[in-house]
Amino acid sequence: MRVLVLGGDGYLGWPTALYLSSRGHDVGVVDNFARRGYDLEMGVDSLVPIVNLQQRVRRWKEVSGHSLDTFIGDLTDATFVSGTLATFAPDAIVHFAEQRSAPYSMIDRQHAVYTQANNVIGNLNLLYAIAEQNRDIHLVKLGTMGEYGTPNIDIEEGYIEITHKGRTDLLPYPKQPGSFYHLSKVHDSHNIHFACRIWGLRATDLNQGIVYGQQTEETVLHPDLATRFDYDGVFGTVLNRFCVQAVVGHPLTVYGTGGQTRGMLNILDTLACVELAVLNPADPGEFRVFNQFTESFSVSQMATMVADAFDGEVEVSSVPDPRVEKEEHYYNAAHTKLLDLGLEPHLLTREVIRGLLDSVRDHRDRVDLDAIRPTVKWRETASTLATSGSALSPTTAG
Ligand code: NAD
Ligand code: USQ
Repeated sequence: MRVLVLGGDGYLGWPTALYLSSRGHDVGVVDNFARRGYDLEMGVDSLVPIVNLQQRVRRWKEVSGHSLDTFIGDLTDATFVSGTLATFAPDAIVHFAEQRSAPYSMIDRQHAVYTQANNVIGNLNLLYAIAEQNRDIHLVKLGTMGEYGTPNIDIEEGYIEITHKGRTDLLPYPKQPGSFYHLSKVHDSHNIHFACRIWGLRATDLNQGIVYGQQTEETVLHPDLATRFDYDGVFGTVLNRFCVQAVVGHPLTVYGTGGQTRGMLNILDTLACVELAVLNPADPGEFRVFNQFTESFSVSQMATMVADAFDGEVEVSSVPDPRVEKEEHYYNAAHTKLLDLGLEPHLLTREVIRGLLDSVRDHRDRVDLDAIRPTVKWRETASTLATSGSALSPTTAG
């Protein structure tokens, strides 16, 4: 198939592009390097060094014999989006290309506006380009489990049957997201659902949990093929951060009581799930939702698992929660649809954590201890991070 990977220079987009390419799909990569810009803005860097996209693509051709087409541009530019679709003529589009950090979206007004404008406008431009050019293109969109929040009932896959005053309907599951970033994904989901209804587009929303891991079968073939690995207080995700903290002897930063429970998955399963969605497209007019995670853990459980797997002392500390979120709650989310399509999960074993710790150890000299502290506070409308002034602020923030 011809698959266009939007956000193909990012943490998940790059290994997905390689995975699909290695399986014989014709792959195009789209990116505007916004993610590399946030690093410069925040003064942080990927733990694992990454080379530029052109070098990555050249190295992949050398190592695998497969070419990747590249399209450098911004999804908020409608002309770029429609030109890219017309040139590449994809069968499927995998859309990773959004600002994906909850803390980044909560820094201040400017970063909230940037996040929602970037994500919602980019996605809308894409929907229009698909509707205008070829409604048969299957859109595989990365959403997030955080769209649902933490309701006191079971979470279903996208829809819930509700009986109200004697009448029954299957309705979109209620959403209670926990950041302006997570909200942008809810807005996207509504827009895609609407486009499926009015134009007959076919789409799959992958409500993904938190991803851990850094290496895939393809990225380990050469250091130039490595994907990024974030551990800082703004872009680093919880399990990846705990592994880095353990290796450098930093207390594991459990926010609040640590009872926050989340769906998690190995980066290897992200690749497999995306390919399963691409190979089994939604029907015309169908807006399909898959909950893309394999296991759920509380933050405290994750800290304990990392501490147990580490050879040596690890301190687990509770720091005041910078976010506004339930620290103790019910959590039971359905996730059977990808298993039904054949997903074989890579679970979070002690060996997997040890492997992650080993790959972190290889780069421990690159860890900036100052970057670990959480700096963005949900209750404040302007974090200290923002008032210190950043030369490279998001450009579309208005
Ligand atoms: P990432 O920031 O590493 O990658 C996103 C890529 O998209 C970056 O390379 C960035 O430059 C690009 N991009 C952003 N805005 C763009 C625009 N307007 N035009 C063109 N390119 C643009 O993020 P990631 O961790 O790889 O996540 C990818 C997707 O998966 C995101 O949509 C995210 O919300 C979702 N997701 C990630 C996780 C996770 O744990 N990392 C979990 C659930 C869902
Ligand atoms: N947390 C800690 N200590 C830390 C970091 C985080 O206790 O050092 C806690 C947070 O308070 C939160 C949980 O761990 O309760 C998860 O935080 P996170 O930063 O790992 O994940 P989150 O902000 O939810 O965002 C990440 C990705 C995002 C994706 C989302 C999937 O950055 O792109 O959408 O995971 S989900 O959580 O399912 O919505």
